[in-house]
Amino acid sequence: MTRTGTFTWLLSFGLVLAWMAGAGEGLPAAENKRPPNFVIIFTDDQGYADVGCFGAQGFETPNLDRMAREGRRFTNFVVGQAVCSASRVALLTGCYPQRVSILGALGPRSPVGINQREVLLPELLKPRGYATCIVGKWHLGDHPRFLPTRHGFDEYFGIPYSNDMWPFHPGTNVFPPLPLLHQERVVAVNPDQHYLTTWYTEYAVDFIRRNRNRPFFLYLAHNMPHVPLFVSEKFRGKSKQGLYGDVIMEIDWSVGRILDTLRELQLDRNTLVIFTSDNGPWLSYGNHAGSAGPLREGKGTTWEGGHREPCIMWWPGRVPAGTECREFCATLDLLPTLARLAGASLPEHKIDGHDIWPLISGQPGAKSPWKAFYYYYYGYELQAVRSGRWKLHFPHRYRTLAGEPGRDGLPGPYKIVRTGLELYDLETDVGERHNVADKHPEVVRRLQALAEEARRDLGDSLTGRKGRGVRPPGRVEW
Ligand SMILES: [Ca+2]
Repeated sequence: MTRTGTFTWLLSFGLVLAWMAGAGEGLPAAENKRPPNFVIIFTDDQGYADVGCFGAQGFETPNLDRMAREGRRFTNFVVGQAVCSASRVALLTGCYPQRVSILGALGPRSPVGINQREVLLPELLKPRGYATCIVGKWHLGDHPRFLPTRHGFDEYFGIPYSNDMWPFHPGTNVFPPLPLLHQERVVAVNPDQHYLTTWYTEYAVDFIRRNRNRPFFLYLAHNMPHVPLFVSEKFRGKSKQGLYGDVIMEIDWSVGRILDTLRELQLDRNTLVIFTSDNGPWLSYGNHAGSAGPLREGKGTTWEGGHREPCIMWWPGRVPAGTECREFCATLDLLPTLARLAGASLPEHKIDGHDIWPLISGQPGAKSPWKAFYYYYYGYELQAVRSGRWKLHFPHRYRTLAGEPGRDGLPGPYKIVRTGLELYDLETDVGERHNVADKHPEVVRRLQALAEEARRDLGDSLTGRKGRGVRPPGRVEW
């Protein structure tokens, strides 16, 4: 679809939007005080250091930096697993990906997707009167039964999986044409990705405007900066760093548009906005990948560069401005935290996240609620466990660059290497460089005991264990 064609299409459903806005006004207000709005901005493969106030070099992110000055930076915030689908399911279910059996990155026509018995964040919020919308990347299954419109989202506009799963992939020709969906309808095939960030932003702003008079949950899941990188002419050539920097600057513009819209509509004092990313940088893409700064490795590993993300939360008057949270917390915590803020009930089944409102609101002395956090990769390999300042890696394989990375959209090669049983003190060694297992045998024993709990509950293919607390994914035949 051409740019003009897509804009024509965008205009053509303006009438539908106007009708929907009118329909929304007739809905009953929440019984009590109106619960807060939530906006989660979730980027794809953005590294820990790819935001100005997290140490970006060669490009600026003035809107994210302002968001941090007016809100709170989280410097010890991780995702559920360092790869797309698994990370997204952890965010939306509050569970480890292993518990809900959504692992890795699902391909087009995946026979597996989100189980209808799982309860996603928008499904929790809807009984409290929320309008719910996802704009951008879904990646929990592209069969109609798995689409967001069947799992609690009133509206969907975006791509159902990764933006490189299309016929123009640089390394494989297995992918079918890439669909852009509105609700469950394909509105473009192999869309011009130069405009994805712009289209998503305009849709998101429109959703906010249409739902200004009721509580809403907006999940803005940008496809960028996942390769292949695309940027509109608004930001092409704007950064000193190159195309990757241009792409982040456009995402930053998008964040500014969202926050400006909330201010203009005087919703800023009733809206919690959270910005973070789904996993660390895809390092084999070289100058088309981001940076994890001081952290080791990137996407697709259990090192901190894969799991730890830049995170900013913003809610003027409720989240203390210009502050930093160094306590450990995770995307899994957002579902229980937002549910509590909305007065919504939690799912009846087990979830893994915790209410972290004391950390978000900056309550004095608030501590991380996590006794232990488990780092899995390659499906069910329990590769590391974290407790407080300590992180213990179990012997496992991981990928690392084999020489020079790729350039300009082509990936370079990885090689597979091994690590032994290694203990790191993340307070003094965030880069996981100095193995101190020999100096702290009691810590190693304590973390090994914690890992046993995870093996019983979630399984561990490294030790041949099946977890008792694992629930099945959804399955379909195409
Ligand atoms: Ca990703």
